[in-house]
Amino acid sequence: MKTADYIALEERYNAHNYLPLDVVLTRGEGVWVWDVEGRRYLDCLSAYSALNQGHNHPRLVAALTRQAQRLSLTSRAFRNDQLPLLARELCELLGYDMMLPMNTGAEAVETAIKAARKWGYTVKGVPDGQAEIIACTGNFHGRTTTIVGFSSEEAYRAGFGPFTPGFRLVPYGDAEALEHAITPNTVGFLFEPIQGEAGVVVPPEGYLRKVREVCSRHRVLMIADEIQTGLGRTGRLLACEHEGVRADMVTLGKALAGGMYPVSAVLASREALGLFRPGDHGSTFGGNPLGCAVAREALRVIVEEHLCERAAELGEYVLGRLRAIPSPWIAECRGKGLLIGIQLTPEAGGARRFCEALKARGVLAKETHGTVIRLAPPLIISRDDLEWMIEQVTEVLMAEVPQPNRAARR
Ligand code: IF1
Repeated sequence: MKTADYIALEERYNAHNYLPLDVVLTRGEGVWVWDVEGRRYLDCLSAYSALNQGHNHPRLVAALTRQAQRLSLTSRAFRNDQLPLLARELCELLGYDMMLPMNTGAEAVETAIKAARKWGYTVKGVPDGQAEIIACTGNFHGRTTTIVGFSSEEAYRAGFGPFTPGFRLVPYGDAEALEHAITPNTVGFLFEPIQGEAGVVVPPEGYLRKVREVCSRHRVLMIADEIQTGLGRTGRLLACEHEGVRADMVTLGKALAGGMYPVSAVLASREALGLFRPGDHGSTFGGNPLGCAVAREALRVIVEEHLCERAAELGEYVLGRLRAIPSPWIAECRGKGLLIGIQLTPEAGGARRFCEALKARGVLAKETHGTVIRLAPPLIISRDDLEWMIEQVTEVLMAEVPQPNRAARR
């Protein structure tokens, strides 16, 4: 079968909830992927930062294969020999008392919401059913109806109501607005240290420190969603570390099992996560031995291959090079580590066709919010491959690209 055949099948039998680039991938290795026609591409999305360790990292394939031949799933009705070890290793690595394992990022965020509410009623003394959680405009925390209910993106909400009450939004990057929105019933502030979906929006320097101070002063749980920014992507194990800030609660996912298996988790103090009682919460696959075994190895790869340091050093270099491209289409290059966004000018006519042009040159990148080209290659990328990526991005942004799409001007 050829690319067109696969696309026709997918269009016929699969819901159209995405508009993917028309490339049909069949193999991955490190930073490279191949399509069904044998063409090779540099993966600059890393499955939205789930592949920080790269495609099919040999150590992760080995861990998956080894565990799959032993024990894949027990449910939490019984115990297994991988979850306790992941729990200890993850908590010690990131400096938290406890963790609760889930599978997808959205499930981790939903778990954090439940944990914050339970802490509010049990510890803070908020009247039952009155808990409020503050989030930010431009947020992206997953696709469940509760989570999209507090999205500021109409496209994510339209047609999916009614929504869960108890959430308020404040502008991202504004700690004063956060303080003004806090009431005696506020139990948590949920935020991304860098907003990914919003277009790689980096908050003003000092924002996380101010949030930490405001949340401490008002006894509000500071809940960092590090599902995309965590585990080395921005150059540190947790993006909050860039400001020396420790959140009360952290959600992790994506690269936690190196893109090899869905593993997510909530990390927090005993005061917060210790409130869960048997039967409060759960998941069939949460804490399964297969995912835990892969996650343990994925964390070792991040530490032993110095992926944080690589992301910090290479990211700074790339950002400097991108900012020097004299293209009329570039409004701003933003990011931290290897989470980078190129914000295009309104005249550029949208980011999609630059991503199409990059695809033609063997680079896979995805637009976000229509006008931002997101660049997030696996953190194992070599300097040479990064140079090649910069070359392709430069040529695409400097080429006489087709006339801007008139519709974009309206
Ligand atoms: C899609 C975005 C990225 C996330 C943060 C929780 C989740 C995500 C900060 C939920 C997931 C993914 C989901 C995917 C596209 C992608 C995405 F563009 F949607 F926002 F990465 F920026 N918190 N983000 O980024 O984790 O349940 O998906 O495991 O839904 O289109 P999940």
